[in-house]
Amino acid sequence: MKESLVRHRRRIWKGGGICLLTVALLFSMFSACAARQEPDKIDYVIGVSQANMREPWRLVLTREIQDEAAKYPNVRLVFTDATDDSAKQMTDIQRLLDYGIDLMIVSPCDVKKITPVVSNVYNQSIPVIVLDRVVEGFDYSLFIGPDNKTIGKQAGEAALRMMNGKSGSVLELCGSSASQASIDRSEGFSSVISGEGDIQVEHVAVVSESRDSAEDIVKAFGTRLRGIDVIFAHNDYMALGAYNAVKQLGYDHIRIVGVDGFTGEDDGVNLVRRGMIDETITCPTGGREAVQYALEILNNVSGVPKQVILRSHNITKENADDYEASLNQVPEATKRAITVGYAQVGTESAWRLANTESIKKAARDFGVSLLYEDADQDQGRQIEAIRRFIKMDVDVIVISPVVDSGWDEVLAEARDAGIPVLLSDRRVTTKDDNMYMTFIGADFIEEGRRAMRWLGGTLETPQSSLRIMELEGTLGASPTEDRSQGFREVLKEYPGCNIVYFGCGDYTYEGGRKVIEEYLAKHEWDIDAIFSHNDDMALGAADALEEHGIQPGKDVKLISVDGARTAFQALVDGRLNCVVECSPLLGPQLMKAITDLMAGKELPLRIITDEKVFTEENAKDYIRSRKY
Ligand code: GZL
Repeated sequence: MKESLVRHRRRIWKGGGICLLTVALLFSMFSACAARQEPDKIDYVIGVSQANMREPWRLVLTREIQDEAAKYPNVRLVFTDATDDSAKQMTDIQRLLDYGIDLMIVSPCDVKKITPVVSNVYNQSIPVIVLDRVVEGFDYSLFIGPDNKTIGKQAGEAALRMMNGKSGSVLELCGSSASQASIDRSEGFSSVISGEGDIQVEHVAVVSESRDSAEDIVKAFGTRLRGIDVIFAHNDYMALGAYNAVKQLGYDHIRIVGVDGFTGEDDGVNLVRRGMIDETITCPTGGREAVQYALEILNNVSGVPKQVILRSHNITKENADDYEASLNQVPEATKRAITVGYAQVGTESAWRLANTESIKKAARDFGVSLLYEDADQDQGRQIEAIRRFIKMDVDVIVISPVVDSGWDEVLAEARDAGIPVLLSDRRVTTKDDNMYMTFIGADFIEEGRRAMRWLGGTLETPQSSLRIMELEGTLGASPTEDRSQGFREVLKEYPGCNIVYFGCGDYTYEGGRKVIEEYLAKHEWDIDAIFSHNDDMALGAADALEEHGIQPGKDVKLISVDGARTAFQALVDGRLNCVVECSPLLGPQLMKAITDLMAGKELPLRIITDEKVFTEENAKDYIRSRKY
């Protein structure tokens, strides 16, 4: 194996260091005040595979990575530039591996082409942080990127305001049709626009996504621009091009919305400040966060999430100065103890008990004063607890919402009281995404997909028939809805498989038993597989089946979600066949988010936890290390 550049480099540094040290020692022998000169000791070499170094957005990304890494003398960066060529990016990545890098940061050209390459690196136990465009599957350490659909929605809301929400005409300057970011921005934009009045949107692709191409394309519209009210450009460079065009043609009535919101001379924030465009939506690069998380990964810090979805802001003339000032604000850890009101779901499952313990322990570890209330799975009691926290004027409120809807009023009360709200574990649906600061939890849809992917993998052929029972969690809860959705998404790939019965077990052991008892009261047992939304219902079902002489895990396949120790034991005993992990250990990430928030740092839109799939085959390898 070619000697790794890093080891070689360390040798150079060390060799260099020895020479330096010798010189320093010699020098000090002849001079009482020689300064000892230790060479920079390199602990980590981080390879950065950039899709290109041409686009301004990527230059900002590169600079952010360099500026953040410069804070750590023991870290070295090695950049490669794929010049938008996937084949070159693959060879770039191999070269970085040959250097012997400790971690790779990659911003993909073409996600489909690069996925297997990233997976190969990850499976060589080299941590991989993916930026901007997520690869398929989950063979990477961490994804950091924006939510481009949300960016599109924010641009749609801006456009509506500019047309006073009534009829109008929009020219949308899209990026390349192959760009997922552009597809998502357009989808988000139209999801807001299409629901309002009579607004026509004309899309045009600017393949190069550049200022000059945008200018030429807009100019070519000529007098048709007379009927255009708003131009939505998928980046600020195209927005500037559109401005140049409408300025030259004299169509000053046209309002312009861009995306990216950087602060350079001709970047979005200054274009807005100078009135050249009317609004821009920030699209953070994640470069700074990538280096921060890279060091956490390399230093084996626990609780690194699987995905960090960054927040975007609408920048207008009114808030441009404050926004730019906030970027330079140095977060200052608060001196006083932080008081947090935590509205927990209840005590319905092993997962919940582990979740509560994780949060209480993390609060102690972070020195946070925790006011904790559980609501016995009742939304009304959760809302009462939140109102008590508001009255007590706590610093932060955290909610694990028992169900997905019905929160707008109390969230507005918390906002009016100036108390930030974070969502832990489960999500909510609200009219305004800005009613809470961040969501920390799992990707429940992916958990449902993983359950059906495992079940599908056990079939003789994709056409094999299977009668499936679904044990649902609390109706209206986001994990229930999303796990069902994900399971059914993959189920479509198996035409012989059908969910023939489903019942709500409310995430409890007794609930799982009850569904089985009710089924057996009316049917002979004819189910081939059970998909349970959590372990407690699965174990309740397993016990009920055994009381009727049916062997769970043998006579019927049993798949569950969560991964509590009791479920692992059932895997080892062959009573369960597959467990899709859903980690309850959210405490450290939650407390870190709270202390970051109180120090003035901006929180990501979502922080998604890292999870695996366990089976009878690998349960023995993990059961001893399970923490819940
Ligand atoms: C998932 C969590 C669910 C668990 C259940 O994040 O909300 O609620 O899967 C728990 O065990 O009751």
